Amino acid sequence: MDDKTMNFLRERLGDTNYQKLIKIKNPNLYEFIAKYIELCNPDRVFVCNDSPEDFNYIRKSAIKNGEESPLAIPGHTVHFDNYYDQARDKKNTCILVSPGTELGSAVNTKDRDEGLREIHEILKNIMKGKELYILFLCLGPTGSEFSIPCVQLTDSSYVAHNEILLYRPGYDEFVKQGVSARFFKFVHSAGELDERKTCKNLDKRRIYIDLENEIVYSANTQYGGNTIGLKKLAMRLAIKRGSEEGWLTEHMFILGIHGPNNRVTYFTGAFPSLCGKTSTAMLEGETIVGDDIVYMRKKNGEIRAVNVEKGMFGIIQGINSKDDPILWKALHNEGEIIFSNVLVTEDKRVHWIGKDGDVPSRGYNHSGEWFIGKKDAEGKEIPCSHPNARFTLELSLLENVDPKLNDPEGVVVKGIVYGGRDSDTWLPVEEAFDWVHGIITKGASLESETTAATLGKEGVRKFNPMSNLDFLSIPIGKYIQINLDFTKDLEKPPRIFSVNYFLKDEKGNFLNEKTDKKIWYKWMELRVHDEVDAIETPTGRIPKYEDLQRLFKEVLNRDYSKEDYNKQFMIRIPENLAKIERIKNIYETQVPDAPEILFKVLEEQKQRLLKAREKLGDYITPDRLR
Ligand code: SPV
Ligand code: MN
Repeated sequence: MDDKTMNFLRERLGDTNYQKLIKIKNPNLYEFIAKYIELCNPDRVFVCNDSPEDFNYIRKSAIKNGEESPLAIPGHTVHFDNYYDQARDKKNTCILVSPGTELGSAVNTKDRDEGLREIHEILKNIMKGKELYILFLCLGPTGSEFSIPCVQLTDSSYVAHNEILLYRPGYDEFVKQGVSARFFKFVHSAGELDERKTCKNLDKRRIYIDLENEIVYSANTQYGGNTIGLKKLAMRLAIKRGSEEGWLTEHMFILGIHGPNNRVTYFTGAFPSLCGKTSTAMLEGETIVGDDIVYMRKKNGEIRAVNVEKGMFGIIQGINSKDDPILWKALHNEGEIIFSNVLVTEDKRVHWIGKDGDVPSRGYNHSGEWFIGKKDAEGKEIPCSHPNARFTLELSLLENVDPKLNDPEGVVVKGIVYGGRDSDTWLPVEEAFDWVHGIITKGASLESETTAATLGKEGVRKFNPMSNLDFLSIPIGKYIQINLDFTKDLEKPPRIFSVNYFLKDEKGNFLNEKTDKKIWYKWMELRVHDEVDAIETPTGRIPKYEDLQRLFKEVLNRDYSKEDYNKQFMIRIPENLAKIERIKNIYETQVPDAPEILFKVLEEQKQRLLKAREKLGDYITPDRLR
């Protein structure tokens, strides 16, 4: 490394931080850090070496800087994002592409040179007056084939605090790997802050992803999904890298289902936001490995998966003592938790939409001083908490954490589940005929209906292949092809299932209770071990009544009626045919590189549905399929 860079770093970091940095022998790292210190121009720089003192420094800074405030319960803090900075900003999140690279119309892109110029202009002197935190972290467990070392530069102590809770420490990994480290890089600045310590310049909010250099830039935002580098920003880099190296990055939980004789069988599951992914990962009686992002690799004829994270950035809306006993307990006990965009009362306690008890009449929230009936500038009534209000905690705080959370080998995946918000088509649970059928008719055909939590009309179906659409950095067709090919050389690939927790009857009533999902997972667990039979339908394989009846009794001590079964598992031919047409149309018009086999498999499904209709009519209860 040239003397100039090292002298510059020594001068800007001061001796203690400089010594921490140079324990890592990596000139590319020095160059990267020097470049962004020079550009962003912070007053001070802190290098975190993952010691307890350094972690403490970050926690304390978040409070000292006013980005977080302490709450009544020890270890709990609260943070607020700007009223208009409450969710992922899809519009201003772009993959930077060089001329000639086509990612298709569903992926937001921007000319690379232009984007880099713009973001570097925005970042110029953006940290003046502030402290820059440099963190070394690891995606996936440390010391593993899955590990990806990462360096995060941020001037937000709140972002830094989230990262040390959500990701494994990576400083030692960097020291160990030295010059050979192939690391992801993240540069974040919250930009100018207002008196509430929330972002001021939202018009200059940008999240730009440079795949070529594996750098993500994020500016003028604080909301976690836009700023926590290792979360959704790293996903885009990992999807690209994995596509070149033969492994997958998926928007999935990992859940250990406890079967007969203490057997634990691992499932991963993909659901779009607000469709029950975290609540499934938290199923009572089972154990959680992760609730948001996984890497999957093939090893010795099996698929292995790791949780990329070690913490949870969960939605708090709707969490109550009855449905979420474990989270409820964790959220009310001492321990390190960051709440964001909830209501805080005078006595420093928090409230949120759907929490047990009455909504306090006033308090402080993402809109500032709040009272029941308060309206925003658009005349919309402001709820006590934002629907996307969140909490950050380490999974180790939860009593249902799976012992394999940090296993460098990951867990063996026996089943993959796809689910969305679907009022009238998919069955509560169904197994695909095989891998290709599952990837195409379940994963690649995933749709979800919009909810009141997002702007616009409710109940509009949104296409979201593998629930990964927002994070794709390669063309959709290529992504699906990679998924199709992933298990090609495996004798026994994981089984693929779909679930639907949101099925309604013709009057609009939900056909299932919240706890029913527990039974579907117990059934899937038995299926992957070939311990229960199934009934073949035109769209896959469904449980037999007797097996569900037994499981409902054993697990929930409930009587499950044949009538309920027939209603829930009735094949709806017109709805299924309409879905095939919708999906086919999307792939024909929006996915120029859609694999040919996708159309073939959809057509075969259509023919099976038509044949069944001829014989049995539009709506077929399963007892007529035997
Ligand atoms: C999601 O929206 O899928 C999340 C939260 O997991 S975010 O960090 O915003 O992506
Ligand atoms: Mn997510």
